[in-house]
Amino acid sequence: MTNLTERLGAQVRTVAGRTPENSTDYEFWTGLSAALIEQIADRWEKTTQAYAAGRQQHYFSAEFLMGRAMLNNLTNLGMVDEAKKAVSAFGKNLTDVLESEHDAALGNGGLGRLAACFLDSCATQDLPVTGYGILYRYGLFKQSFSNGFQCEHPDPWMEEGYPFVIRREEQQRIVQFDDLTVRAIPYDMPITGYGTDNVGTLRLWKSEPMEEFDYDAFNSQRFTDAIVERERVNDLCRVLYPNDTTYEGKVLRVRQQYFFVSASLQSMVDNFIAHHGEDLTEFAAYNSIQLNDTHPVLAIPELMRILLDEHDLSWEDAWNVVTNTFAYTNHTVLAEALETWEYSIFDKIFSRVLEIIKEIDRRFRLELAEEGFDQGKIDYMAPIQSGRIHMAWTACYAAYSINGVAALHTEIIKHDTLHDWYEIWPEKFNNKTNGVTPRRWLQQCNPRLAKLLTRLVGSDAWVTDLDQLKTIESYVSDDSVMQELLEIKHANKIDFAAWIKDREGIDISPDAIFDVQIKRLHEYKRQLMNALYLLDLYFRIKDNPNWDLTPRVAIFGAKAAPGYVRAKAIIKLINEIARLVNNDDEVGDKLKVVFVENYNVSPAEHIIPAADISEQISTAGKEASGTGNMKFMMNGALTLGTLDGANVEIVEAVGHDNAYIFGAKVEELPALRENYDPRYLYETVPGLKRTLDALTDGTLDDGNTGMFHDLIRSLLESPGYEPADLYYVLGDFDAYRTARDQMAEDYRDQLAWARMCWINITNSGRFSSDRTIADYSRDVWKLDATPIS
Ligand code: OX2
Repeated sequence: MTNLTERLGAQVRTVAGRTPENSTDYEFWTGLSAALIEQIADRWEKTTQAYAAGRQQHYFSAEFLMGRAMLNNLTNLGMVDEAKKAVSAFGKNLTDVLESEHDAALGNGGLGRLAACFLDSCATQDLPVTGYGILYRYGLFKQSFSNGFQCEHPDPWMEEGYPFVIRREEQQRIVQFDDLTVRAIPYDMPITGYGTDNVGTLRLWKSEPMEEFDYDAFNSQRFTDAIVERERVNDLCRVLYPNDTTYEGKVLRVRQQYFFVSASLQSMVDNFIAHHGEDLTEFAAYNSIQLNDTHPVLAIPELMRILLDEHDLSWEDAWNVVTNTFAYTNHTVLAEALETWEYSIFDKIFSRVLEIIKEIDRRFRLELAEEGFDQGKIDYMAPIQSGRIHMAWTACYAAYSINGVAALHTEIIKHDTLHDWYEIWPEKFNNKTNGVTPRRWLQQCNPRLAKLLTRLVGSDAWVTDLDQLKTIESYVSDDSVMQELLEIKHANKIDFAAWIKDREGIDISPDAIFDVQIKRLHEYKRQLMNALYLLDLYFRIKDNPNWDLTPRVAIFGAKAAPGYVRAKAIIKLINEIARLVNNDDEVGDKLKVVFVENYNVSPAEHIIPAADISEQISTAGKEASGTGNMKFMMNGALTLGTLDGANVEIVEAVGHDNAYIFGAKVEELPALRENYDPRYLYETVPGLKRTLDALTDGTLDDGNTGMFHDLIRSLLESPGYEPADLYYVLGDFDAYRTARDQMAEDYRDQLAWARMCWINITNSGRFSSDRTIADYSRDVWKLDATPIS
């Protein structure tokens, strides 16, 4: 192949239709992407063919939060320096070109980003794994603030062209609804791995009308009908539902789910027949499917339908295939996230699938009755109950594996949420603690730290084997290395301060503590508790203007679901606090509050390497795992957190001396709740009353919406159907304040602080998604690596 500079020049000319010298950064990005595809095309095909012939794993997910692709691909292919040279040969700068890429935001938060990290690890480990999802035309909405209120805007992320997905016209399938027939066109995204020739695939389906023009309709003057029909089909994949951990019973959403699982299963079955013949009873020997939460659970009855109706298997044979194919991951215990669909919706849009679910339900009831279970229990556990179809229950019955995403979470599903299933089928249950890819979340986003780690380890082996970092833990007592670590963090903070200045127009000092909470906005994540702390801190500074406190910058990033009124109120509140604090000269640099607009994957890559404190403060038992907590740890930020989700395992890895843990534990909460009186805390915990009063006494302004009153009410009053302060914000407030104050004190001893950071970095090995994927692959998927060279 000719050198990259020449190829890039040619690609840019093709894309831009003018000389590279006069082309934009974005045209360079497009040209470079095309050059990359050219580079990997042959290996990609070879990998696809190799995987197609053996045992494969298929990851079904309604969300893949991929973020940007270019830097990741360049790094994986070892082409960063070459790309820098090629780009600068035309007077451009690679950083600008990379920054012009749109994020592929085809996910809401942790669940979608986990899927993206998993694909990266599978590719890196040469594992025959393919991701399947939906090519949403609009990713997660873009967020802006108007007078502190969240506004949502569409994100047409690929409208200007996106070379990293390839349309595979010839592999289209037909998906049939009772009231609509659509074509499903696969768009394949190559997934490069680090230091391997293998290239995996993410297959995203797009819906298109059966025929470009329905001539009959046009000619018979039903022009508008024809257009409406076309738009109905295009609507299917138009938008990602913006709810994280809540379920919305919209017909379009269930159509999306059925659409992508049906198309994916069809292509899997066709591939099986092409390689292994017509005997589909062997299907599970070659295929297994991981269901990423309940969103793809319709794949269970759909595979039954395909096997029964299209391949004439008996019910028993088909059920045998199905129960050996599916594995189910649960990602949350929040009741509002458990999907149940109204029977009548299924009846209207896929009545045959409903028929199959009814038969699954009938056999389930029979099976349990024969084993002597009482009717109450059977009714509770059955796939269909009171006119609704229960997706999690269906998954638990049909899947051969059920896993939670952190040790504590798996215990909770075994003994609480899915307790009845665990009693009957304990062997199905297993834990797979989440992980994050150290390529994107350390090597690429924090090159300074990566360089230090490579030097001390003696090679970059840690990039694919993060446990290697453990071997350099002992540098903790080498003051010069600790000094270097501090300098790296400081340099990252200077970069971040410049980025924030450019983006939000706020000046922050790199000498302040950067205290960060970035994640979706949800009451259980308790951004409100963080906000109340800041307000209280503000009043304490006003009480004592000469207070010699360590300067702080509180950084937030969070999107609220557009319909989640209370979450939006919390955003407005934080923005109000920022307005109050940042404009008070008496406060000055002592405290700044920054809310990063439109938080997404790429902002996270700027924020995390600069963070000192990682806020992981959910109500115990509510955050299934968290993955941000792991990214911060890897980059040398200390956790300020509750014993929830994977925080528990982080503390286990680093020891209690190297993390700041506070608050009620899961097992303590029920007893604490019994006599819980938030109003008493409001009256008696020092500082709490004036802090809460500030929401409604004119100190802060909610624009006459009443939303701040509602926040106070949610903390102090019970609406009847749930207790007051459901998320125990006031209960944990004092312990939180003590821990956070202590951190700020401890930060003064920089060397001691650096040592704690180092212990976190060097013990982050088990939070690599490479470890998680090795666990899935060995215990659940039974896969062998399939290197192509
Ligand atoms: C999230 C969980 O809330 C989070 O704790 C976890 O780390 C992540 O999934 C990946 O496992 N939607 N998002 C989640 O669960 C659901 C449902």
